[in-house]
Amino acid sequence: MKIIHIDMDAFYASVEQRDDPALRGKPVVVGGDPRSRGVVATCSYEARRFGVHSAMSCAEAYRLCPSAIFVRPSMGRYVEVSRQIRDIFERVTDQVEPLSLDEAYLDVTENKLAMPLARDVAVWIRSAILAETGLTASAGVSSTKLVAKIASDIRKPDGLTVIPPSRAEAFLAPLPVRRLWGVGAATASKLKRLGYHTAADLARADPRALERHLGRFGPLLGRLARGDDPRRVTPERPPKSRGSETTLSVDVLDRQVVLRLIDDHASDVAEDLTRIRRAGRTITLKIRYADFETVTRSRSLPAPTHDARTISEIARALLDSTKAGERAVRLVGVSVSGFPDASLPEQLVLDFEAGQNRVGASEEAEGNS
Ligand code: DCP
Ligand code: MG
Repeated sequence: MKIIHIDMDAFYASVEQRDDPALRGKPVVVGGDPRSRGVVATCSYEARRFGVHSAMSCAEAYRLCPSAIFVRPSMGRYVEVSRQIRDIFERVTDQVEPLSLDEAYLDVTENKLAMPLARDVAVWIRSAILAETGLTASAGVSSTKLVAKIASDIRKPDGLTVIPPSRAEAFLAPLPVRRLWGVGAATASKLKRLGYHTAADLARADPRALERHLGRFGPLLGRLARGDDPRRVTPERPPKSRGSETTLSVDVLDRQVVLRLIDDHASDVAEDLTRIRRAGRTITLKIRYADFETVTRSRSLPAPTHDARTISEIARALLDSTKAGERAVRLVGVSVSGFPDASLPEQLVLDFEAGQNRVGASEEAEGNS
């Protein structure tokens, strides 16, 4: 397989610098107000030299770099660029898996450019992005998702890194375990306690020992560390379901916390369904225990729903058929599937419009009284 991971450089900040020449070559922080409790979304490479980075408070960013120019995000322009790069990817292959607005995997084993070398495809994509958006992207090329993604990061900004399959394991070897897919802060500190610091430590570990410590994820992690990543690039398809989930930063035993997360996810899903004008009959609760064992529990309704209360009531009831509360939980997800047949979309649209009109009408009545 030939996989390319593309990631735009300092994405929001680069768009801001492109659109305002006064910001070019300067430390730019995109995020909230430095005097309030805003957080840094991203910053230009000029600001990174001062130690500013994503997710730190804007107050901290200001302390590190008082000369920085603070800019509010304008999502509309970022979404527009995201569509442009998506369009470029689709001229290369239909095997495109976007990870966020500025990042995607492409499987270019077969490609519409008929280029045999993935490196050449990556060169083509980077220059098309620059020509059409005026922005730079970094690319990683390899035979697996894991290596391609890490590779795209090492010569940022405006970098291209190719790791042939024969070099994948050696490339990963010195990296801290945290860089491997699926290893969050909690797993990383557990691995550290067990004496596994780098990918090389995991690569040479006995898979049975890893299974003892991490459950089913253990042996997979050993494979990943050897550069053997079974994950395929999975392109987006018309939605068959809608879901929302969180991986917790600490494993949770408290059932009340899980119930609250279920409510949050139910409202997210309901909001999402309303936006895409869909409703589904099947509600699924997904729970991943601390050892990575994952269970799903589903129930189907007589009629499709997009109602937050209904979704959360059913998902809460489904929690009773899991071991949450007895076993620690690291991921909670709620999804809705079983959308009515796409050959009957009109009825659904009518149902939604009826619902929305009702809301609109009552708001208007209140406004007039
Ligand atoms: N983003 C955000 N909050 C975060 C991280 C990122 O809002 N905690 C937004 C802003 C980024 C965009 O997502 O511009 C893309 O995220 P990346 O992690 O790819 O970061 P950048 O593209 O900004 O920088 P890099 O050059 O490191 O990819
Ligand atoms: Mg980026």
